[in-house]
Amino acid sequence: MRIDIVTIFPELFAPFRETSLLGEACRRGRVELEAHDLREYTTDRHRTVDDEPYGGGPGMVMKPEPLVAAIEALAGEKGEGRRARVLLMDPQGARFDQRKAETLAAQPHLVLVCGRYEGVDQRVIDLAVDEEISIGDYVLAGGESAALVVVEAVTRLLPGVVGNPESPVTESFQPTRSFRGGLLEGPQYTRPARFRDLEVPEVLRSGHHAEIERWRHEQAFARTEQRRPDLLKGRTGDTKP
Ligand code: JFH
Repeated sequence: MRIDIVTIFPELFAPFRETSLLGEACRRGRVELEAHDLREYTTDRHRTVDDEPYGGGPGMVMKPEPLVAAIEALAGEKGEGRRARVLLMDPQGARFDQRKAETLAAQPHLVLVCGRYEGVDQRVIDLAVDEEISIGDYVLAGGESAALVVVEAVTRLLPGVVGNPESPVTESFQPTRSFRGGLLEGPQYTRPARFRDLEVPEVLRSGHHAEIERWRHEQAFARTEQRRPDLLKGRTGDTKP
């Protein structure tokens, strides 16, 4: 998969390209990740990327010419024959979730557009963006950290990235729900068995696999009910443990 990022801060992406799972995927050629400096697509002496909002108001808006030039150079023109799916990071966008990550992981080429200031001129969206996405209901200073979230969630699903089979992304190994069985995970433990007077639950050390499975489901259900009751809405067949 190829991912191009349009940003005024391309240097923010460097350590993520080199570190951990994503770094390994880049080195092994499973992911081609490149951050492009929006200012390279300006044509004026001052390399201007923003301007005052029409109609007044606080802050600045990203002007359309450099953004559309960058997107078209990287993704092709919108419509037939476009080479990539273009996503704008945007607090007004549709919520990004695990299902969306799975859909995007099936694409060969993504272009992620990061705004700054108060956002981008609407004509960028009208002319050159396929989809606006939000990682959550809070206001960031710009789209870069949101783009990193999308890159991380998508690339960890790719075949051949550490831990995944070589076969393409399919429902068979990627559940559509966000979490195992659609519930939050219960607590996890590793050694030592006793730490500062806190013991690992006996059942986990018992070796009784069926009992362990049942205990884990009870824990997962109780935690989900308490913290994320929204995940239980519309479920059938769950029994309160
Ligand atoms: C981004 C920013 C909008 C104006 C509340 C009322 C008025 C500041 C580009 C994504 C998520 C983002 C995100 C993505 C791209 C940009 C900052 C936007 C306003 C705010 C002010 C600029 C923010 N999930 N959160 N934030 N900004 N709004």
